[in-house]
Amino acid sequence: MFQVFLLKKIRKPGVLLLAILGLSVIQGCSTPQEAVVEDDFAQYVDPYIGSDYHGHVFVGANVPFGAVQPGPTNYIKGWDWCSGYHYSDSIMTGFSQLHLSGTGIGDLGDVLISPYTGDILFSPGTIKEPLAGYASMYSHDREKVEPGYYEVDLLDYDVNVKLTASERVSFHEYTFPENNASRIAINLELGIGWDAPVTTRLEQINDTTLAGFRHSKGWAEDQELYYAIVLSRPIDNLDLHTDQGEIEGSLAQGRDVVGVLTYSTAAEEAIQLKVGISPVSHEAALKNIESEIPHWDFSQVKAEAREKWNNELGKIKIDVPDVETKRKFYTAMYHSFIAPVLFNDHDGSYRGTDKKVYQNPGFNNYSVFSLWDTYRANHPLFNIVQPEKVNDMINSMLAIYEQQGKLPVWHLMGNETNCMVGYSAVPVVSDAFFKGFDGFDEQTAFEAVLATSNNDEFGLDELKEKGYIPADKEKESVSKALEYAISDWAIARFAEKMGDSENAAYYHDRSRAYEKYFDPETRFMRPIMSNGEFKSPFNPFQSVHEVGDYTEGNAWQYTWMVPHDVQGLIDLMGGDDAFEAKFDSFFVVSGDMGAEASPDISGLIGQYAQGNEPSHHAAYMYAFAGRQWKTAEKVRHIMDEFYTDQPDGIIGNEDCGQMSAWYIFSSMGFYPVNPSSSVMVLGSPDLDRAEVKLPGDKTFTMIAHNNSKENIYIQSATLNGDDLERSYITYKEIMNGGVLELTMGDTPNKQFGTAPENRPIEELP
Ligand SMILES: [Ca+2]
Ligand SMILES: [Ca+2]
Repeated sequence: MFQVFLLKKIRKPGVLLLAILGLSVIQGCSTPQEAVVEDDFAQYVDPYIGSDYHGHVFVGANVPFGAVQPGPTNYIKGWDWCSGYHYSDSIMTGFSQLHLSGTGIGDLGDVLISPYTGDILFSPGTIKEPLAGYASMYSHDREKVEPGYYEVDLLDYDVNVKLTASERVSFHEYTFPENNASRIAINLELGIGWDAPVTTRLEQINDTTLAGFRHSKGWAEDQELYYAIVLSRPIDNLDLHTDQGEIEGSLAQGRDVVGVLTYSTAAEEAIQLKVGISPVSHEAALKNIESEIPHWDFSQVKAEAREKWNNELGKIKIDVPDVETKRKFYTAMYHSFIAPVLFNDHDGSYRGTDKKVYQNPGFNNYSVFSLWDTYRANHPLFNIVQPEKVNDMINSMLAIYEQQGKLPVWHLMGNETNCMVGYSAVPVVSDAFFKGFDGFDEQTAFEAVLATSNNDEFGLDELKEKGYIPADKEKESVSKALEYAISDWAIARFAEKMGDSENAAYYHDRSRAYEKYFDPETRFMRPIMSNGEFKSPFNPFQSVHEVGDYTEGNAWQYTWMVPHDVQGLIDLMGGDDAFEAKFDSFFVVSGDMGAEASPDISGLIGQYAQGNEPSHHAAYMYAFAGRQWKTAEKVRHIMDEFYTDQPDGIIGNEDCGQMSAWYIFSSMGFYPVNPSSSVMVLGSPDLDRAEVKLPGDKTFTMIAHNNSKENIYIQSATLNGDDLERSYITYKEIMNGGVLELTMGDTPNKQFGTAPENRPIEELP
């Protein structure tokens, strides 16, 4: 075991391959299922990537899109602990069952379980006195994390912890030293970030079963989590504590219940526990355990979790000579498939946004929809490599619409947080419809996008009345209007397909609202006041977090926020050359964003910010002006500079998979600039070959000939053997299967994709 830890520590790419080979030999000896084989893509995943800096990724053991994310939890010392864990830390309070991955706000961290030895303690300690309770020091040298598995030694107690999971059940194994005071604390008080307990309950059902609930407020205003815990060995003793003090008996209910289990353990004795969760009841949580893990074979669950990950990771097989790029790619795939998460019981039942329990509705209900982020590339990626889950995700969004009157904005465990701006479920639902997914009711979907875009909130009433949102009436008015316009483009096309020409015309008009914001003098998207004049004074660099005119950005960044009508923006700018000149400046200008600028704006190239979503489509816009080769330069630079295989290798919040989805598309050489159109704009692939597994046993293969760090420019392209003159491919061309071949070189072919007919156009499948 210790050798494994040592090998894991080696991080120089040159010796990494040896490390991985060494790792595989050790694992192969103990558990044959884990021998490194050709199809073991999980070997390239390093869940530490993005756990340092502002990546905020989850570190722990889960299965793809699983409801539980058991993992280590630190004291929450600020923004960088939104997932509960940061690479820089060295003290953990225990192992909670739910974690967010990559968000900019912290919540969850429910049911914190902590093994320790010694006196009975009901608290891990505090930030000021971090080791005053049962919290423990740990070290990355004696910690191991891989898809579906987490292991650590708690240095203060000589306790080894192993975690794995099924969809709705966390599986913990604690190996204690010989001790007559081995403890397991179950803490229902503590959570992450904005979380705070409201009412919690812990009851001993029998000598191996505990159950209860944790109701909390926070980012999710009213979160109801039910749980059951089954232990491999009868409890010797249970001590209960609440804010009222110590509680006699086997049941405690209060704001912050803590239970401490006591065991007398022999040397190296392992005590296992399975934690089932449910949004419905603790009885359902117990049933989830019985359905998903009806045995105590930890290594079997661990092997199954790895297999589940390999099945998802293997949907794209890649070829590239360096291991670093393989690690970047498969870790990006891993991060893109954490959320949304299942939010139902094994039998399909779930609790809706209206708090009612819905018996199995015939689809898998999901939660954790970070849509302002994920509509851009993560959902378009799902439409290619997660087609069997798309209908369930759309049905989950439509159920939310029926329960709360609008599609989700940022949905968290049955709660609408209304986080960020826009109604970005609209392009996701519309796109699924355009792309032929038919496992949901299209009339309901159409009704949902119309209703969502008609709610008189967040500036929409003003938009409907004036055609723009006055900056003196609504904060973040420019971002809101631009995001609405993107979504309204999708509604216009949806209406066309539904034969509703009146709505098609109305939403087409609304999709052009961006034109009003364009100030021809400064040539920026600029806030407009109620009197119709542009807001003054105006500083295109200034960003004011949360209350300014631009959401986590400034005028330089938002001026390009027209992915649905790039040609329209080019026309406003005065044509290709004028657009190019201004766009070139975007990547070189520097200026003071001010003291109140959002910390989300990171990964800067000039004012382009790869660390945050508003820039994500932008580098591909050169292709619309016939300068595809400049897109190639920018995307290769971004992939090299802002994505690495180190813990700080993600340049901003991962945001539930969006940062990684950008890399997955870009590394294959194309990107969905307008997420609800069919067009995938060509960039410059980081990979030499990518084989995308598609429904119907089809494969889409991208081959980059003569590709290298210098040969970043597309010289020529073919699709299925025919010359491809255009700088884009379509969703349909991908899903039909086939071969895209790009021949690369070290000098730009300035003719590639330059003729007007070869540039990206807006096109539906
Ligand atoms: Ca909570
Ligand atoms: Ca972000």
